[in-house]
Amino acid sequence: MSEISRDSLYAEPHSTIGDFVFDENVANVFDDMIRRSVPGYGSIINMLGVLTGQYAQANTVCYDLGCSLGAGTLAMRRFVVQPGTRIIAVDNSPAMVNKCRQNIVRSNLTAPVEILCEDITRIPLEPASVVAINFTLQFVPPEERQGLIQGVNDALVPGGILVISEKLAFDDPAEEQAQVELHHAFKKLNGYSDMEIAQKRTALENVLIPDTEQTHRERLKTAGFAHHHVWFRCFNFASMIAYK
Ligand code: GEK
Repeated sequence: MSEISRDSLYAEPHSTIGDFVFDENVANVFDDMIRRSVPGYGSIINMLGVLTGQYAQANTVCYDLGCSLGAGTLAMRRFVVQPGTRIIAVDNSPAMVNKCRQNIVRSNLTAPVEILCEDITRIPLEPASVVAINFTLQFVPPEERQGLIQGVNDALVPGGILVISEKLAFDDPAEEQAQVELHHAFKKLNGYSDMEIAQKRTALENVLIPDTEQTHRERLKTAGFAHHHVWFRCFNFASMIAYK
């Protein structure tokens, strides 16, 4: 990544707060926003690279679905050495895709990368060995999530993996409240004010719809994954690996 601009999109009081959109304003500060908002983001990105090195197979595709600025794509690219393996990064925000293209061109890594400005629920997937859906399923309409995960399982070759990271909801209201409070304390520690946190929360309310861990587990099972487990968790954020 090149220059990192500080996220102050919700630092001033807004009279009305519209739904959060991945436009140019967000793309310009996204790297700072996600690092200060998602606990463990840097570790998850780095380990996505390591997992890609372990599971990528020759002559298959590694997908980064919901690639934003390409942090995951670059981590994958660092570790792809298998012959004939390509990375395909997909996002449906033109602002994100434009900046992602610049980040990929600037890097001096060599594994082939294709970047598509498409809806991840609408693209046919090629035979794949590693698929990453990093903090993106939560933005897909709930009724389309099973179909997407089913499509990923169908596209994976034997021995392939899906790495899926998400914000989680909890059935137990007391746990939900405690985890949200911990997450807000984390954001405050990273320099966001109470007002910024509250305004961003309102903006995301109808846009980011988290599932419970149980819902994720059932969806992966229904899609036919042989087994899966959580490999990272902090507050209401988790990342899972699902094995074909
Ligand atoms: C990272 N993975 O840095 N099709 C394609 N893209 C979509 C769709 C869709 N249906 N819905 C949302 N997006 C990245 C972070 S951010 C997470 C992912 C966050 C895209 C959207 O445009 C945005 O770029 C991304 O998913 C979600 O590891 O903002 O918390």
